[in-house]
Amino acid sequence: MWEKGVANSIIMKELEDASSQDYHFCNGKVISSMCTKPLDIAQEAHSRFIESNLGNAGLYPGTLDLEKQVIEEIGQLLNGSNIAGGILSGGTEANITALWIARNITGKKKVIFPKSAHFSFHKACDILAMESVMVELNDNYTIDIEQVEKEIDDDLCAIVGIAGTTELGAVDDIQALADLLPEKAFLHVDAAFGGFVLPFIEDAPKYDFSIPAVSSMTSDPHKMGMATIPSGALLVRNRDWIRNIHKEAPYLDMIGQLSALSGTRSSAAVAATYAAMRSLGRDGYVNLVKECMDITGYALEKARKLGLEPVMEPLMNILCLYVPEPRKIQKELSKKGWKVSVAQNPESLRLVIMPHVTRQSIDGVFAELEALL
Ligand code: 0PR
Repeated sequence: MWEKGVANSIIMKELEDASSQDYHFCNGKVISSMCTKPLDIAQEAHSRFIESNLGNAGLYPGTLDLEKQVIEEIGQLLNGSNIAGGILSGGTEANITALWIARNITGKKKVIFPKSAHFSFHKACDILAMESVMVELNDNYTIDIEQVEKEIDDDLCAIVGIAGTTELGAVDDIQALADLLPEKAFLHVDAAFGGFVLPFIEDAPKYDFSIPAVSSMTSDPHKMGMATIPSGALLVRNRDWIRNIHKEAPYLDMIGQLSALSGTRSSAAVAATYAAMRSLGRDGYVNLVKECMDITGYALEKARKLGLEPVMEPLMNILCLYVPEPRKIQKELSKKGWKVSVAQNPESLRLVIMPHVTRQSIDGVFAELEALL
């Protein structure tokens, strides 16, 4: 431990040095992240609520009310009514908590999910001692429904569908999963990324609480919701289900805090989520998503001019391109300051076109890319 404290100016200088080594969204060169620069009002809201802790909600009735409103709004956005839930640390915690609830209610341990599922489901099965069954994908990179059907038996706890896969932005056929679902099993939809994109896209496939069998969903305001980190929403169809993971903490100011993996929870992120959603409203998100999709289309056009084909026509603001030796290209682009990622299934160069990625970013990265082909 440092023996003596130092002046704020020294601390700030050290922090500046650290931050200057990081990549920042403002120059538009990070095209690999599913996060973006939060709205200014969200950042302001975040700092205003910095000391409040929703892990002891009895002290913070005002923040708790903000959280209720935010969950109500996200629930409605996902076509649910009277949806319960809370703002957790992100998609990982929301997915783990959803399976925890499903396991405790069903008393069963088998979870079926697609090969495209985020690695948080492997964490969940590991922690919860559940059996993971990974199902292959169809030609359109969505879960193979026939395979799912073959895997269903009496041990089934839950099926997971993904609305916006991490690598490709593909959307599983949630209705088909719902049609197969045995009566007592759970259907969890991971819309960590898609939850703030698909509702604003015309003709998006049906994936949400409008399907009665959908039990729970994950949707992350800290991705396309324009809120600050850490904000991941868990949404649960039936309020009573959450009681199944409840642990008593009678010494706290309010018994009946939200049952989740976290004890301490960031109220700052709740306030920021409220601010982002209130500031943008549906119209704001529609415009934001339209701009991201237009720029995704612009990038696809540029790719085709270079003779590059996409893995699939982008449904969302993620574009994966077949290129020779994607890892090598990624490395070369990185040397020039451009951060793109590499998808594994299938191996391809992956661009995530978040709100900080402009047409100029696309022009810049494709100019470099052209020189490398
Ligand atoms: N579900 C899906 C579909 C996701 O894409 C992700 C994260 C999660 C769940 C887990 O969410 P949390 O990371 O909030 O727990 N997807 C990105 C990923 O793991 C997250 C990310 C964000 C990665 C920014 C990099 C980055 O710079 O790839």
